[in-house]
Amino acid sequence: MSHTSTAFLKKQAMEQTLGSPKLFPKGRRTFNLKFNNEYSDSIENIDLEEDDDDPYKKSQNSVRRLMTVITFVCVSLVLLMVYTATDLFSNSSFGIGSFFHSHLGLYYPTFDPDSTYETSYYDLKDFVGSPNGWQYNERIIFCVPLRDAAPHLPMFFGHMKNMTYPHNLIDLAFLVSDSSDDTMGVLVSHLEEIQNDPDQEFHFGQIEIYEKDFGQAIGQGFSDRHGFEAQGSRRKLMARARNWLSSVAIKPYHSWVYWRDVDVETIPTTIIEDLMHHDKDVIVPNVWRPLPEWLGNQQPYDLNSWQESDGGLQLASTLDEDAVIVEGYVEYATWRPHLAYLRDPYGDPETEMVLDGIGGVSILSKAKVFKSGAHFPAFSFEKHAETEAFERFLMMVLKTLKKIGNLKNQEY
Ligand SMILES: Nc1nc2c(ncn2[C@@H]2O[C@H](COP(=O)(O)OP(=O)(O)OP(=O)(O)O)[C@@H](O)[C@H]2O)c(=O)[nH]1
Ligand SMILES: [Mg+2]
Repeated sequence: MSHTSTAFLKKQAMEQTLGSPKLFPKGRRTFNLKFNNEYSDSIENIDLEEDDDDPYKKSQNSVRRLMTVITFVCVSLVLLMVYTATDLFSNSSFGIGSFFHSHLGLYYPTFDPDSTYETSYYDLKDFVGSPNGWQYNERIIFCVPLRDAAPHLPMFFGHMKNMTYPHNLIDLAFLVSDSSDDTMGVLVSHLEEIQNDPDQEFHFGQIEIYEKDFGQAIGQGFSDRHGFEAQGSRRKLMARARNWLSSVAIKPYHSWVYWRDVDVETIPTTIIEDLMHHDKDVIVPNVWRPLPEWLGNQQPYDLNSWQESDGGLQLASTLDEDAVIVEGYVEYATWRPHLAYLRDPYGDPETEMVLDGIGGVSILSKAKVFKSGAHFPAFSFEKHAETEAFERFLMMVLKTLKKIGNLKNQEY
């Protein structure tokens, strides 16, 4: 047997034992194997490169070349995938990048940015609200319900003009309903005036005015709207109006929502920053009315901000399911502590009090509260409605969200 044919047979024997040939690093290579066949004595330490004309060696070289090409193509593909998965291409229509992101838990849109459709992309984590939002360009939407408000609007815009929160970060949304005066005309003329002010610092951001009647039959006169009988239906209807407004006004890019009644006479120009820096999901200030000295200097005004009491719970348990408890009426004695009565003119204005019901005069809330589904109950919720039921309703929403999404330690 020649040397060549012996080597060929030895390789055949190896193939039978090892299966198909495998790739090895280039250069001299040897097998150190033991076989239990007729060649077992002679096949240790075989030099596979000893014969260049060997057909087995030729086929192995072709396989090696093919594998090199395949490896090169694979490496290039992986590099391309990594490249397109970076933020640089997050808005591109590269399918591979968006595939990566969606499989890593982040959604990135795959739309074509050059398309004629207007499409926007927001990551809601960027709009959760921080205690000093004015330093981070956080946008706030003012939601202002209006009814027969023409006489109050000059005063309202006087306050608006003096607001210290950067005006360009404030968007305004008004809902005009069931008005018999020229609320709309007066509103528009004030907005035109302020937005055309030569000083650009006075200009607000986006402004939306909605007009929608809800069929409020109770008059806007003081005695009409404060009669005991009127309270339940008035509050429920106000809640519908507020919910309608918040559902159209709050945009993904808003971090904060501020509810403001039009008829507030005096208010600090720094009210937004004053409330915001407390970093609460929902916060209201103490609302009181200044009075002449001979009348005691002040009147505790907003009784809708209160803490629950045993008396309140006891009363609620005796009422029909549609009933709406309201504060400040002898018919409903709750004996609750009211924020307004706890005001100390010489006390620390930073003092906080946990409330179960709030008034709607001036509410600052993180926008995520509304984005999560909270709203003002326009029905009797635990015997309360509108702003006074808001806190409890919010608690229920959060509890439900936690149950659904296991949101412990996460942002909602
Ligand atoms: N869109 C809309 N706004 C309303 C309606 N009723 C009242 N408003 C507005 O809601 C805010 C609060 O209303 P007010 O009438 O002041 O009610 P209130 O603060 O409970 O009553 P007061 O304590 O007497 O001021 C004001 O800005 C009103 O113009 C309504 O039916 N629809
Ligand atoms: Mg009012």
